[in-house]
Amino acid sequence: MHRELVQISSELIKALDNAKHVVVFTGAGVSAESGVSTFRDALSGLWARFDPMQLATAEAFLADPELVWGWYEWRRQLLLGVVPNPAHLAIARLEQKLPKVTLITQNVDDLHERAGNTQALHLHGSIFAPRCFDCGRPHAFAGAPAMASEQKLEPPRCDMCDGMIRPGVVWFGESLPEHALNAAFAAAENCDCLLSVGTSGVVQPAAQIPSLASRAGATVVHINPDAVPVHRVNEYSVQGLAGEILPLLVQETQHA
Ligand code: BV8
Ligand code: ZN
Repeated sequence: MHRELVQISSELIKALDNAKHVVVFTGAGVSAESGVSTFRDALSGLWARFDPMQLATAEAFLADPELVWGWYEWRRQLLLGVVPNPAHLAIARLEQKLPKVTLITQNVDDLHERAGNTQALHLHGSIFAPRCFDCGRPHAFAGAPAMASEQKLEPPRCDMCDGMIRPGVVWFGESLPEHALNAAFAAAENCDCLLSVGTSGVVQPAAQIPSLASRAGATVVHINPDAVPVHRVNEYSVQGLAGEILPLLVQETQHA
């Protein structure tokens, strides 16, 4: 692998070293080595018979609020028990070392921030920002008692209108936060180099971001254990784990 990395990375390193603006675009794969399951991984227990894309909808929440709130509270509590991995730490280091880094994530966890990134555009919201389903008022959620197992959980109620509290994530069929989406598209169109880390590139409109950058002439690098199809000369697929590849990249860039 190192031989291949040297091959790819010499161009890659040069692209990173010469870049005035680098975009790092992440998906669930960047948190996999922290023990956070990706959307590809089958759900367990109570939710095993569901496709995450079914559960992550307003329809599912209205149909069975306890089931869906239980799922998000379960995921939130799991996140309290994990830590950023070397991939998150390497991305935080890039932000410190490179002239300009824009971090765009599809993840609803806070591992980038816990690793030290001061700016992350969360295209799909955050699991730590619950709000009222009816009036939209943010809800200070102290968290439910520790869940011993996967279970249904009644969503709390809004202090203002008594509506049900929902997770602060973007569900399928819901539009993305306008500011984050516009800032992400603008960064992709203006960057010199984009690292796309741990994403299957299926969910729209986020999946358009790497091709927006490569079409604008930026060097685009996909980091994923699976080979990612590349369509342009300035596009690379580096096969491997983010927690192994990113620290090596940071180490080899002269900025680091
Ligand atoms: C919208 C929050 C306007 C919730 C999420 C155009 C065409 C077709 C469909 C659509 C379209 N436009 C809109 C749609 C509908 C839909 C969509 O894209 N559907 C898909 C399924 C086709 N999009 C929407 O609904 C969006 N809203 O468009 O609004 C609108 C409204 C109505 C109708 C039209 C337009 C909203 C999408 C956001 C949904 N919310 N998350 C929650 O978390 O519960 S999406 C969620 O799933 C994640 O945030 C993420 O985006 C996605 C999962 O993808 P990845 O992150 O890539 O993770 P995945 O598990 O898939 O892959 C992991 C990868 O990592 C793998 O490749 C693996 O190999 C790799 N990996 C594993 N380990 C490692 C690793 N890589 C590196 N290192 C490792 N160690
Ligand atoms: Zn309310």
